Amino acid sequence: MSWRLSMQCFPSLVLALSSLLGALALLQLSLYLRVPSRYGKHEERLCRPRGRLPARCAWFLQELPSFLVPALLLALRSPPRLEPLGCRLLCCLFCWHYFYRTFIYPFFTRGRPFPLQLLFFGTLFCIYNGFLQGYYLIYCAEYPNDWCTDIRFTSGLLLFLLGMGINIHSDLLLRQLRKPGEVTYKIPQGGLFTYISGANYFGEIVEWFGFAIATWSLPAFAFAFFTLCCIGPRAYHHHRYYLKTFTDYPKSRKALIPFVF
Ligand code: NDX
Repeated sequence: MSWRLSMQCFPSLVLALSSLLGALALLQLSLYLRVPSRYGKHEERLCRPRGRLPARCAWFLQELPSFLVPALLLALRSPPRLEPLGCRLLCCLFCWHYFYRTFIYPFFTRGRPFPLQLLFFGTLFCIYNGFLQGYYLIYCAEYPNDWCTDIRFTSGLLLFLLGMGINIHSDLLLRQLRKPGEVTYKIPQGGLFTYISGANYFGEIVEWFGFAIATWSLPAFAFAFFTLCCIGPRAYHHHRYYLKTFTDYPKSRKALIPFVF
């Protein structure tokens, strides 16, 4: 019995799922522009916490499908996709980020427990997006054999790596603000936090726009747009929280874009 998947590319399915992702991005923006999404530092201010799961467990479960779904699609495709190199490389980049987010980030986090309700929606989102990005790259994307030397691939890859570096470094700086077991908030210092309150979010946004340029695909641009609409407003709410909470918060620090916003 073969465990390999024989699926075909349905361009209309890719178009429909990418459009829905774009619509979810706008919904996300309209819901969370005024009121921040209710986890982390914005949870207790806004509501009485109900069911919650330890942060480690919650982030692992929530992010796992973003790694597993495209990795399985890539591994089980029948016949295996060996050409062009660009497709496999791009799919591996996506999985690489989510390997970090699923298997490394959760095990070091010192975050507060995560609300079950958001965990449920977050997991659904990760299944959806993992399927869309993986399905497109493995079954639909067509790249010339020299895509790896195309300016879109190389510049996108550089942005992706730069963004991922900023994101991981900023995650680390935030983690180091707390001793194990602590749940208080402090003023983030160092790295891009010198210029912006949402350094981790800035890195993640740069990363996914880099990925979108490298893949030059509708699903990846839709996801980069979703990321911007999801964590852009959150960076703004974090910034306002810091200004309200810490009287000595650096006044020159911006919310998301160094020196601009
Ligand atoms: N998970 C992405 N929408 C999301 C979870 C929520 O990866 O239904 C989007 C993701 C989901 C969301 C996900 C999708 C949309 C959902 C939403 C819930 C509702 C929404 C499903 C999937 C929805 C509709 C209706 C449209 C469908 O105690 P603590 O936890 O605050 O501690 C924090 C600590 N920290 C500090 N410690 C000391 N002093 C300070 N001053 C501190 N400030 C923070 O650092 C945490 O332990 C840690 C990081 O905190 P924070 O708040 O800065 O980052 P966080 O938001 O937790 O994100 C963590 C990382 C970060 O690198 C970020 O870039 C990445 O994950 N991320 C996060 C969210 C989404 C995303 C990436 C993306 O879209 N690409």
